[in-house]
Amino acid sequence: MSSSLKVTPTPVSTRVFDGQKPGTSGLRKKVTEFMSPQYMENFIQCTLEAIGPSLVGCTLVVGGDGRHGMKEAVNNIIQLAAANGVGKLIVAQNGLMSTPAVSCVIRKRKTHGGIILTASHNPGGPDGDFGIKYNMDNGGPAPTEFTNRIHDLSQKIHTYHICSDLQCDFSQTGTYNYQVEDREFVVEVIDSFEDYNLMMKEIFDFESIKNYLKGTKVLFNALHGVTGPYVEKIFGEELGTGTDSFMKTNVLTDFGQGHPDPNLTYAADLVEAMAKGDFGFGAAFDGDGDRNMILGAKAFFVTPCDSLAVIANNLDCIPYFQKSPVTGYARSMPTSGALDRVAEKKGHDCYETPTGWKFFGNLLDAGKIQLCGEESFGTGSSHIREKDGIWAALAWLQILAARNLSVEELLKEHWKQYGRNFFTRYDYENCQAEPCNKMMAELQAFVDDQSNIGKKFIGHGATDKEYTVSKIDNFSYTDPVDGSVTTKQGIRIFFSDGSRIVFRLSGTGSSGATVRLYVDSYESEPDNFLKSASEMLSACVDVALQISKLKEYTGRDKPTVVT
Ligand code: VG1
Ligand code: CO
Repeated sequence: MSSSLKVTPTPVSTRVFDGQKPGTSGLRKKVTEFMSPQYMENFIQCTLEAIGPSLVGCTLVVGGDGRHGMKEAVNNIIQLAAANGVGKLIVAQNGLMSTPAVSCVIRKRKTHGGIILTASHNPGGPDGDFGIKYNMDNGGPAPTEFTNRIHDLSQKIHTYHICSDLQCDFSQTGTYNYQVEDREFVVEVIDSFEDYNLMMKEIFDFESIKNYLKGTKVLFNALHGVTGPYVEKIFGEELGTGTDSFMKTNVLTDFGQGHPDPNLTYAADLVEAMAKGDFGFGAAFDGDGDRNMILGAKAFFVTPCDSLAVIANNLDCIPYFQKSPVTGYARSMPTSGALDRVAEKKGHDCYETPTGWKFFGNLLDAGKIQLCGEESFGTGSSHIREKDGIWAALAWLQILAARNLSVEELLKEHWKQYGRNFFTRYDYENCQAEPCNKMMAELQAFVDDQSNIGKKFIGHGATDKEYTVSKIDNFSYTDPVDGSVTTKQGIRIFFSDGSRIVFRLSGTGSSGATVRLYVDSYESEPDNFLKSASEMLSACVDVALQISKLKEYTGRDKPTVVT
């Protein structure tokens, strides 16, 4: 029996901070704002209160992506949880745990939920972003109803409760007991990798991946985020790749001043290294480990939309999916329709949800889907309730091992079978909010006026092309499980040739506005399959810019990032 240390809960009066409203995935703010006195304490207090009466005595998991401010946040959570009646906190060693691993631990250890300290793909360091999100007992991001409750509480808060005298060293695994008045409070510090590593071994056939890796060189870029040590453990120790397979696997609090977003712009060093041709497979992950980018030899880029469709088409190569029947898939609305074609051929359902992983939760829980993904480099399955970067890379390697094809060959085969959905996304990051809101209001007016259907636009691009508007709306979603309705999830303009453009404002930024423009166009003519997306979509992008007057509103000539 270990003895308990007495600690004292103290009420501290505080003031309301505006804007503590979680967006697409948690609350994300500049570090300077998050670290201002009492800001974080307020938000954690409100998150705990939002749990309601079941907070008392419950168990929660805590982990984060290693960014600047994370350790202070873990410390705060321990002190606030103790004072607010939480029974037990399962804390990742040193606070480090990827978002998918936290989801795994919540499910495996059947906890009430978890708190993840991350601003995901947003930059870190003292001038970067910090973020906090809450996950429910299914391991998935809290639904809007829950995050609204946090926000409501944050508008009324006047006191938080904290055990400031509780100092827990979470750099060592072990169990630490405290006595808070007449209650017991336990902190269990656990290994950051073990539960997750075991789960991956159950899902995949590591032996066959290991054999495959003997013949193919692979390269992983963790962008100095939390996946670094997971990459070294799983691909290095378990699967036998050498250190020449790792880039940026040391976790840095500022991500080496980079942008931990696995795309062609921010993971350009992976693209460059892959371009040399020595490696047959490459992947990059974001700060908190839920995103992935997949590249083939010579930096052959697999769009996240295609990656999802290819995995769907080859699920039967993965032991996990051989054990239980696959019935359905889901994709976020802006994601291309490539997945839908696989679903149709296989006779599976395919759901279209708003942007954000939380919308997949009910479908997964109800067993309606087993695989889902987003165009924003997110791929995942029913094994947890978050997207999962390492899982996606393992899924690809398992499929490549089974199919005995290169990444490029697999894609070409896929297009031959299904045709190709050309997809691109333009991000205009950090624009001024007001003109962007005006632009969205104008676009709303455009879709409200049904007389725009039938209008023709000439798109100037690689080749000029005429587009006729066939359908317009602002996407709205009714959850088939609980009936909840989510409106205004993106302006959609469809054209008579089957192409589609979508506009939405990002919900993960910490300041200003980020405009996202998505273009999806289906091509059935094999002669065009090997053309570039920029060539195939340039005329359609031009029409999108004409309709939205995006350049006028944002003052931007070019997007910050093109996917
Ligand atoms: C973006 C992506 C969305 C993703 C979200 C969280 O949201 O578009 O698909 O689920 O980030 O990803 P938004 O609102 O900025 O478009 V992560 O890896 O930052 O948790
Ligand atoms: Co992320």
